[in-house]
Amino acid sequence: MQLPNLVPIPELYVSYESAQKLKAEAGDLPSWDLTPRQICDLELLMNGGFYPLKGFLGPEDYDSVVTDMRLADGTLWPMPITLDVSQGFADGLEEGQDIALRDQEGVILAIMSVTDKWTPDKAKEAKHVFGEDDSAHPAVNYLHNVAGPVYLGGPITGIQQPVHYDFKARRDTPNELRAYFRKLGWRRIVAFQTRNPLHRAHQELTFRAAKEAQANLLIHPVVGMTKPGDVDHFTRVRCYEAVLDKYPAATTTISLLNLAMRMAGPREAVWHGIIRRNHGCTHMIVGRDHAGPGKNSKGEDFYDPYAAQELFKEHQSEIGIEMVDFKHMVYVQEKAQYYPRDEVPADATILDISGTELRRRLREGLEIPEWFSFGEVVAELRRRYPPRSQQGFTVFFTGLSGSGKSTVANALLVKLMEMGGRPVTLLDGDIVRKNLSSELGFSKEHRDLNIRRIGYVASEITKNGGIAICAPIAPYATTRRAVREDIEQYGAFVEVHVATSLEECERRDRKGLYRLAREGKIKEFTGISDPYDTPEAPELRLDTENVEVDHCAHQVLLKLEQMGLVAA
Ligand code: PPS
Repeated sequence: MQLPNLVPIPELYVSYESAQKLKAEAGDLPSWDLTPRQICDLELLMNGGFYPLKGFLGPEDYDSVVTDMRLADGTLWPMPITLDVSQGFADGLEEGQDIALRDQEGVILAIMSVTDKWTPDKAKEAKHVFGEDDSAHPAVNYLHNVAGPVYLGGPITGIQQPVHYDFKARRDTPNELRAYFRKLGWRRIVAFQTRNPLHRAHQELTFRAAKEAQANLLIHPVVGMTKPGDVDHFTRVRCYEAVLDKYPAATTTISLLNLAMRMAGPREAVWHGIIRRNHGCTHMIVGRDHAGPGKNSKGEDFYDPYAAQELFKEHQSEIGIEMVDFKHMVYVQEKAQYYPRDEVPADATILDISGTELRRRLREGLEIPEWFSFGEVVAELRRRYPPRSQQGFTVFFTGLSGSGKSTVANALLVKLMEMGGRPVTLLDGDIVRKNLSSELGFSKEHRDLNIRRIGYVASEITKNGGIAICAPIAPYATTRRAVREDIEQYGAFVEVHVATSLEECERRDRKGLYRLAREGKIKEFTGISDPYDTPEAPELRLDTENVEVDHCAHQVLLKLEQMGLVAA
């Protein structure tokens, strides 16, 4: 099903007139408000980026993709593209029914004819697609803790593209890129997939790759969803724009791809290849540990670092795109230039700065040398990542009722206010429940909602350079992790487990609640009749028994100092 690379690719959009008609009639249809990830998937389905898919997968294709990396008709397709929804929404649907797919503002983007609904075996999906059912993998975590329990399958009728207000001129559909290549007479195009800022080594390697393949270069960064914790795409695109000048204008271009990555390593590399083929490229650079998700919960790599290249090579002809080896470029001091690592002259001094080291230097405001990156890129990164002691952060106390969270949090608040420099806000469990969450009770659902609200406010405070101190019970580990992910996009998340034992909390019973809970007069009481997941790896564990409050708060302060969050 491969098309010559520059003829237009089929899209799923209907004509303007039909779209207007469908929009007018859609008021009567059940509506699904798409999640950010589903919007990314839908955009690439509609514009041909996911060709030959014509909609969200049904169960036959899904099963076959999960186990064999192929659609039911045998076509290579490595990633399940599914529409996950809530049980409640699915229950109200009949198979064969049309639904309206809307963006988060309620704008209708497409109509989907629901041919199937089913409850997937998510553990099986995780194992086959991502290699392990381990929630340390961001996509497995998403699958179990974010995605809805029911999948809907069926063809899509595209009404309009999702709206983007940022970098409009840099976004292209597959057909726009194909037309651009056609217009410029480009026949060989090598794509560079990236989710990171480009530094000198990347510029060297992409430039070399293009020369080697005698091809033009498409820098094709992902701006949809990448790995939690990555540099945000606004900063990255400003960095890419700064680097673009360093390439020959006649043979290099950049375009932004609104893809939601899954970090699925080898499968993801094959998927990226298909997507680039659909965008008119003939080659793609695949590196060591392509789209790697980091370490699993045992501290090991999820994938062999060369598995992606091997799987890509194996399926190269079916993908319809040629792989170009990613050369690990290093700076050779004596020669004052970059070399592929395996071509470095003997006895030469190699200079390299890892991603971790770069983040450390940014965090601590240390020098980033000219040989490593371009001045404009470093300036952008410094604007986005001021030294840690000037960034916002969140201290998140968790522990049983009566463990002393509020008391220590209050003492910490005062100490941080005394130091000055950044605004500090205390989101104490009791105060939040009086204001933000006054209608909530203590079921798992309500507790999660309460914690997500606290997390949301804390993430906004952190984003804007303030300090948020939170002190709820927050009994569920998955919810704490979700909050951590929300916040770590913007600044540090310091989890402090106030580890006072249940016996001691009950002995103190400051509010008399434990007695009532034992008597059954308060239901779902944490520690008595409701669970508390003890944090496994908090930044700090506080033992409050026989320790003064002041000392506890001071321990937190020392931790903050050690993490570089407050000046020593
Ligand atoms: S949670 O689980 O994080 O949403 O709880 P949180 O918002 O921190 O609220 C805990 C305070 O509510 C009181 N309270 C209860 N706690 C636990 N379980 C039940 N069923 C319950 N009912 C009322 C209790 O005073 C908690 O206050 P702290 O400050 O933790 O002692």
